[in-house]
Amino acid sequence: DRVKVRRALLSVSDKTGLAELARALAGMGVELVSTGGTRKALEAEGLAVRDVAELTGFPEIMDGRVKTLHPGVHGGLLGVRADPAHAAAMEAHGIAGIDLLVVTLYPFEATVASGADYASSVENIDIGGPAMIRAAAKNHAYLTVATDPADYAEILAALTEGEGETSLSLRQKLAARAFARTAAYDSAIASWFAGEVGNMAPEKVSFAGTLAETLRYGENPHQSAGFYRHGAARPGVATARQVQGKALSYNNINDTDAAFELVSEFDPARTAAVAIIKHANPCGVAEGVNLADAYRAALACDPVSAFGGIVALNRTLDAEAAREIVEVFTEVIIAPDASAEAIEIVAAKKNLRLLLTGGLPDPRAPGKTVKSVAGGLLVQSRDNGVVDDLELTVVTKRAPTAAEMDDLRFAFRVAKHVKSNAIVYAKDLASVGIGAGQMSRIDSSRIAARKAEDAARAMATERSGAEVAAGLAAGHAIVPLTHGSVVASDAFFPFADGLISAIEAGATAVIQPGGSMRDAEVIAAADAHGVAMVFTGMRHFRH
Ligand code: 93A
Repeated sequence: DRVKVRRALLSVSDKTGLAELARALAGMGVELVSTGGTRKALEAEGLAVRDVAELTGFPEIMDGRVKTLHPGVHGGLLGVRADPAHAAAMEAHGIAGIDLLVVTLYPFEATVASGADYASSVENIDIGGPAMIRAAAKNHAYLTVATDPADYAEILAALTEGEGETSLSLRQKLAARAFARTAAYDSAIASWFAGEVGNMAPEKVSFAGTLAETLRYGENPHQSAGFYRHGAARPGVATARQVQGKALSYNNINDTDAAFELVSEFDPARTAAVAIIKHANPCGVAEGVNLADAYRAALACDPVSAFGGIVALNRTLDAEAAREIVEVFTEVIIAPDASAEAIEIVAAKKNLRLLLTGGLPDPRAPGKTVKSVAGGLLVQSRDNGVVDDLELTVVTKRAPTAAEMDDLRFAFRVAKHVKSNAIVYAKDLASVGIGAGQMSRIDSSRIAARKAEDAARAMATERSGAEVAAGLAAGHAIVPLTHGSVVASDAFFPFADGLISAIEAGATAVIQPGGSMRDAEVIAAADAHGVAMVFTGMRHFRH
C-alpha cells in the first residue's frame, strides 16, 4: 500500500509554504508541474518546473477558466495504475501519471468576506481546482492530495521517513480532508448564492449531508423544512426503514431521534426499556422484564402527556408490547426490529408510523452535534458520557441501598435526555415524575413532584369508583408516586431548596453531579433528613 511519489502537480492560490514544499520535493527528485501563476512563483525561487500545458498539449484559455480541465491532467489523476487497460490508455494518449496533487482553491470565502461585488465573487468560484482535488481524493489508492498549507509538513515528514513513498493510511486521511474541503467550499458558495437570490428556500441549501426529503413544513406550518442525511453509520431515525404510516413530520423526526437515543442508553442484553417522548422530552421511561411490562410502567408516569407521543423500544417489538402501545394514540414507534405478529398488530392503525432501525446506536460513540445560531453554527462533540462509566461518590452519612442505587443510575441515565433544568424522580426502574426545561431547578423539582401526584390521582380514578369512594370516605389521601422514590438532577443543586423540595415530595436518595459552591449546605440538608446522596462528577446539560 505504499506509493512512490515521482511527479507532483502544484496549483495554488494561497502560496503559503509553497517554495519550501517545492524545494524539498525537488530535492527528493520529484518532478514539478504547475499552472501559470504557481509556475512563475516557483521559477522565481529558481526551481525547475514544467508547465501544465506540456501535459495537456493545450494552452490555458479564457483567462485561466480552462487550464487543467483536460484528459491530460484528469487521466493522470484518475488512472488506476494496476489496471492494464487504464495503463494502456495512459500509454496510448501520452498521459503522465500524477502522484501528488497540491491545490489551494480560489479564495472564494475571503473574496465574499471582503465585500467584493457579485462579478468578482462569481469569478472566484474555482472549478478546475475542486475537480482535481476530488479526482485525486477518489484515486487515493495511488495519489496523495494536499488542500491546505497545513498539510505540507506532514506529507514531507512522511516522504522523508518513507524514502519518497506515502502510506495508504496517510493518503486516506488526506483524501477525507480533501472531500471535507470541497464540501465546505461548495457549502460556502451555496450559502452565498442563496443570500444573493434572496427568496430561495433555505432548506434547499445543503450545509452538510444530502437532502433526503423535503418536508411538508418545519416546526410550524409557515416554516419550510428539509431532512438531510450525512451518511453516518449511527442507527436511528435517519437510517430507519419505515414499515408503515404517514410521512414523518419535522417534529416527528426530532422527537423520534430523542426517543431512540434515550432507549439506546439501556443495554438490551441486560433489560427491556421503553421511552415515551413528547416535544423532545420523555414523559415516561421504564425498564421491565419485557417490553410490555416496561411500556406499562413508562405510561403510568404521565398517561395524559403520552397521548400523541413517540414510543421507542430497545428490543425487537413483540406482539404483547405492540398490543399495549396501539391502545394509546401514538404518532411513531421506533425499535431495532419487530416480529411479524407485532407488525400485523400495528398495521391495524393505518396512520401510526413504525420505524425499524436494524440496531441500537452506541451511547459511548464519539460524534458531533450541530445547532444553528444567527449567522453561524455551534458544533460540539456529542454527550457520550454514560453513568455506568462514572465513579459515584457517596457524600452523605447514609449510603444508598442497593435498590436505591439501581434507581439512581436509572434516573441519572434518563435525566441526561431531559431538557435542562432536568429533575427526574424514579422508583423500581421507572420514572415517576419528570420536570423539564425550567429556568430554575426548584421549579423543575416542583413540577416533577406535581406530575407524580397527578399520575397517582389518575391511577386512583382508574380503579373502581366504589373502591376510590371508600378510600376517600375513610380519609385516605392520594399517595404521590414520588413517595419512596429517588431523584436525579442533570446539574448540581445551587441551593438546598431544590433538594428540600425533592425530600418533601418523598425522595429518599439523590444523584447529582455536585460541584456547587454550596455543596456543604446541600449535603447537610440531605443528612438532616437521613437522605442518601451520590455525586457523579459529570453534568448533563441539554438545551
Ligand atoms: O478557473 S478554474 O476553475 N479552471 C481550471 O482549469 C483550474 N485549474 C486550476 N481554476 C483552476 N485552477 C485553480 O487555479 C487552482 O485551484 C488554484 O487555486 C489556481 C492556481 O492557478 P495559478 O497557478 O495560475 O496561480
